Amino acid sequence: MTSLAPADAKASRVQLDFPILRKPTSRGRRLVYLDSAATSQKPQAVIDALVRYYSEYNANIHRGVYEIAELATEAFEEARAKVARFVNAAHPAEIVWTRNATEAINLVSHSWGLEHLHPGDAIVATQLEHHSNLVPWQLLAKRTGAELRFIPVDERGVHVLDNLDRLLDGAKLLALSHVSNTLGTIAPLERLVDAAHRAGALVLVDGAQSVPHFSVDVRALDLDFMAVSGHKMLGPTGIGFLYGKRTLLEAMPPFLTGGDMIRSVAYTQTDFNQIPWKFEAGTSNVADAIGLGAAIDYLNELGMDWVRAHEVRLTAYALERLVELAERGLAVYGPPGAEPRAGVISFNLGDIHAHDLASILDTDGICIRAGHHCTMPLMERMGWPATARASFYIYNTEADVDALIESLQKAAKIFKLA
Ligand code: 7TS
Repeated sequence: MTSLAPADAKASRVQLDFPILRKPTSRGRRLVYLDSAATSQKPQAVIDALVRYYSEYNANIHRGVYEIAELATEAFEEARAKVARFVNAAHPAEIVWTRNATEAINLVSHSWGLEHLHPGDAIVATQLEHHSNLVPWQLLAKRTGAELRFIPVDERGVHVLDNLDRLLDGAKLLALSHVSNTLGTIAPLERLVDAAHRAGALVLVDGAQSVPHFSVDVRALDLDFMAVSGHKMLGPTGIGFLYGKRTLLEAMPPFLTGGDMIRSVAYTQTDFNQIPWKFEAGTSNVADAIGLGAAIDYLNELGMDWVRAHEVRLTAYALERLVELAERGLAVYGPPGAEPRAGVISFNLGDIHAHDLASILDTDGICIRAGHHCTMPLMERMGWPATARASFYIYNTEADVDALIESLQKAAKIFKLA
């Protein structure tokens, strides 16, 4: 038996906490899950937290005076506090629960954007954005007469900052992804936030692909807003959050309206609740917020420094092994090297369509994503009709990368590439 490197040994132990990874595929293969950028798998601890809530203290929150309602309210608000500590927000009130990152971005575009943008103003994004951090700004620009501009990226998908100050001139908002879900590019946030603030613009960071993978400190980075999805960080689907600076959230009108977000209501007039509840109309997703709290406990236990170090190591190993397929026409995209870069690798193998490649890999129990990854403008900018994408997380090991390489070799043979 070969001995595993220590980091890999830890990841192998982590694997055991994920029931789905212990279950063979319908073809009797070990599941090799390389699509965590789409959604992560869930550890038993998160599943248990959901089961416990539903089987032991399921009740609506912020209204019941009986014991289980108080337990549910406490657990729900404690989960919010865990999120606040995880991203180093100054106060839990700065964390608003949403369904996902997409909803968090839409909240800002409606509540903040419609109030603050006027003809002649600019919104600045980058060429890397996921549709979730693009379409809301397109609509906002149309509605308000503001202009939408883009920080370009080079052929590797790395930000080009030569004209940054000019691009930010007149900007009210810089809205950008921290990590590209297609290429793994990590945005140089310190420099970008500094330039945006100097230009008088607020900064919204789409943290969907960063917060699950390394420590993000909203105060150290001086972010104004950040949008995150729980399901990409071991949590359940249907829960995410918006971080917003207190003063900004307090000044913003509500997004959705109804129960729970009010202080008092008369037939023709309503006083709204304080933040964060002002933005949480209707019965909240109590179970999944508590589940996300359990996911954060799990990540804290592992240590985000280990999470990052493990992914850098695995990405370096994958990039090194993918070179073996170069002679068969494998093209790897994105920033060169494993640092600075997230654990996301997009590629194409010869002229095999990415979807065909993903289907072949699926027969070996390997899950990758293929297509445009909800970044159609980026694909057009790069001239790629589609890419295949492998993305890593805490439960992946070198054995998963080896399985990927072996299956790609097989695909190359099937398609008679070189
Ligand atoms: N922003 C980024 C950078 C993303 O990668 C995604 C989802 C979103 C926003 C939207 O997240 P949601 O939870 O609100 O849907 N990215 C992907 C992906 O790469 N493959 O599937 C979903």
